[in-house]
Amino acid sequence: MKNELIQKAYEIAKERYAAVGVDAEKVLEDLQQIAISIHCWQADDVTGFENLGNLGGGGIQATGNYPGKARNMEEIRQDIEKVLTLVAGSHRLNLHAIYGDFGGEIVDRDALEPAHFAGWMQWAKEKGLKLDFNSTSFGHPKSGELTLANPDKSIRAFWIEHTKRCRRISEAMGKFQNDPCIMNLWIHDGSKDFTVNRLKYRQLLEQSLDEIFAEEYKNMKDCIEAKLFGIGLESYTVGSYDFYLGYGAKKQKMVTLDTGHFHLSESIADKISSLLLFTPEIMLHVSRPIRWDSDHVTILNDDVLDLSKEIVRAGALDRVHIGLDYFDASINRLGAYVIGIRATQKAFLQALLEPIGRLREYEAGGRYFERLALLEEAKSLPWNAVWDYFCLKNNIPVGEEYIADIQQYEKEVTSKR
Ligand code: RNT
Ligand code: ZN
Repeated sequence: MKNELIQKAYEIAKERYAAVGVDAEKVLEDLQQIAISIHCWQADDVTGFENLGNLGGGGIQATGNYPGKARNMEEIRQDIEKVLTLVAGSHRLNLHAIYGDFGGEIVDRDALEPAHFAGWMQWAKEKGLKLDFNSTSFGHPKSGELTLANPDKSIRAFWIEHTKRCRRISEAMGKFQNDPCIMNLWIHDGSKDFTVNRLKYRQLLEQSLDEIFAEEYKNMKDCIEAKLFGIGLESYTVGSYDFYLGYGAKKQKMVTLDTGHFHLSESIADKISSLLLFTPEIMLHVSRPIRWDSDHVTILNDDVLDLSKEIVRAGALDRVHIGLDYFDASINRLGAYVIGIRATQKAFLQALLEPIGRLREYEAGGRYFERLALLEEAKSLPWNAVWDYFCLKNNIPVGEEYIADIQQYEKEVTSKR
């Protein structure tokens, strides 16, 4: 009966959308194709398997102490597998370099090999996931305040070597999965207090990047992630947005937009249409900043909706890669994944359901009252009926049903860790 109701509600919604010129069936097909790159690091609070001890630092911080965090690769995989049963669609897994299969050995970052990720590649293939990758410059004795922008040549060389190896690993992943692996480069380099040599460090970073990117690959794509500031590095960030935007435009590299990495009142959505003109593609880290880059769980809020709408309006779903980036250690970690993935999909669903044809006609005709009125009315069109049907069709829990699944998993699995 319940399923019949969902079906019925969808049929009504479909007609309602047809009346404003939107084909809900087509929207469902499009939504099904949207892959989300799920960040592995929510599972274990950005810990990884390095056996170097907890070094912290790097300007980021997971706060909270909720029990049951994944302690090893098997547990992360088990948790991700569970998450995948609660979300629809085919997705990607975004790995950091510290999540290699090191077999209990200490493998330093300048010694990473594709072989350390062969197990992940195999596992991902079995689970129908594609992999993305990240170099890891934080949480290491050589991290300090500066890595790729370090004036000390030997430290810089260490991180250049690490990042080059990460690109090689990404290439191997992309080749293995027959789909480009997207490698994100984010470094925390910056300074706590006044910096009088800003240009010098940026020059060093530019040189390091040139060296890192010298080798051309076919099966991986690079993206570079800027940031406003990191904890303990509040006064100066070498890899600022201006820096990476300039570098990306000049060298045709993707720029990663992390929604937590800007001034809080800055619109990330408005950056999409400019980046699309000057950089090849865009990578997103959809997050939720609270007062600062706090990496709270992504939810369905206006920021995420605006961002999704701008991407859809620009017809850029094939040029924008959607990834998540948050690490909340204060609530059930799997639940955090499911909330964020579902929220992002809901945002894209609403974006796809926008009566854009009619809105554009109004705009072109200078009919601004009509444009605003339809934008307002569109907010309360029955997108949720389409969402429920999407879940039903994909055989995953509808609405809040997944809460019970998470609770069950917590009882049976994570609470025993
Ligand atoms: C940090 C950046 C970066 C990290 C991950 C772990 O502020 O957002 O993307 O969150 O690399
Ligand atoms: Zn990020």
